[in-house]
Amino acid sequence: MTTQDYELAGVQHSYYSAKVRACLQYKRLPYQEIGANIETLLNRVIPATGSQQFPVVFCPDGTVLKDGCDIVEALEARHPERPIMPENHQLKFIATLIETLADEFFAIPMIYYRWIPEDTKQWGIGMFQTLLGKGVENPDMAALAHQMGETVSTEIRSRLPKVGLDRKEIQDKAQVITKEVCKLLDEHLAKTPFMLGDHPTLADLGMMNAMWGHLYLDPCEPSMLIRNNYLHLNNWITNMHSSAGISNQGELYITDSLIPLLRYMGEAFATMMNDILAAADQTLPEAEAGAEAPAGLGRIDTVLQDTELSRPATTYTAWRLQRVIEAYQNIPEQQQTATDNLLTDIGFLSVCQHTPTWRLQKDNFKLFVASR
Ligand SMILES: N[C@@H](CCC(=O)N[C@@H](CS)C(=O)NCC(=O)O)C(=O)O
Repeated sequence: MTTQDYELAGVQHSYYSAKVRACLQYKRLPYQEIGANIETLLNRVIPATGSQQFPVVFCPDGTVLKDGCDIVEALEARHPERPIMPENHQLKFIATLIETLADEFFAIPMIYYRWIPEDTKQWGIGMFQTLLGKGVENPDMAALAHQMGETVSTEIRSRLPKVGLDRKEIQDKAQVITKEVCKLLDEHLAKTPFMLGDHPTLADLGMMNAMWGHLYLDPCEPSMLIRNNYLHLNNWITNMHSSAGISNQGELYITDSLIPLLRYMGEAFATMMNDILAAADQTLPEAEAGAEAPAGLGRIDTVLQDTELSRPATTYTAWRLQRVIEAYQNIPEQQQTATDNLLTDIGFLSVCQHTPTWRLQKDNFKLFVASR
């Protein structure tokens, strides 16, 4: 390895690694993907970040980056060439909204396909065992990786009832939403090369998380649907995966074909977003300013599209929504009316116009309650 390489601790089958990989690719940064086997997690990721969560990026200068959205922001600041952030504040805000929808909301329905149908569930357990043990030579560690594969899958599956995925109506809804998003994305990408115009932006990186590690790579129904029926989407996914080869020329813009996709996402997730913000308004002002924020905000009674759902709300998601609101607040006055008309149409106006009674900030990978 050359000392200039970035190192990405992540795996192809992980949801959140795809955005970071596509960013390194698009920016043409030299990097090595070092996987996330048990040894990498124990010897590199946990000592550097305090948690086994990945993706994590080890920079050539020794800096450690964690959390996909922060990693992409840091890479953009370090390497402004081939930018992924639109200069235009309205587009920057739409890109942040799309990234947040993909990471925090679309992740709920799409997870159905890996862990609910029996065949993909068994495949998922084997995949975890394989990747945790990949390249591990010490037999004790290899045995531990095998055991951990089972434990991690059990742990993930135990979280599914928390988002209602043990209920038939939510399972049905999850499938409908996932397939409709794929269809609307395909229709959009038939008209426009990338999410926001002629070249990739953060919106494409964000959507890549939603499409790659689970839906495209898992042997699941949407994977075949994309390959057989949604060839524009298929083409975009495979190009984004090797995005070093994509041109950075051309304009950024919003086309009419993006609207049905955003409107559908609004129908599916905007109420849940508002309910999470309301839970944060209830809980976070009670927390001491400067203290580490509580991880949970309690249960919310909400909906997934039109299906009732009771689920825990997390402070992390509230922080992601704070980022969206702040991107909205940065839109200059001359773009405000057009943006508000768009947001009314796609259903996110009340989310964006929400004025939080709290502010969160990240420091050393942790969220703190800031003084207002
Ligand atoms: N907000 C994080 C989420 C990362 C995440 O959940 N990663 C998964 C793998 S794709 C993970 O490490 N899960 C294990 C865990 O949460 O303990 C990001 O966007 O990077």
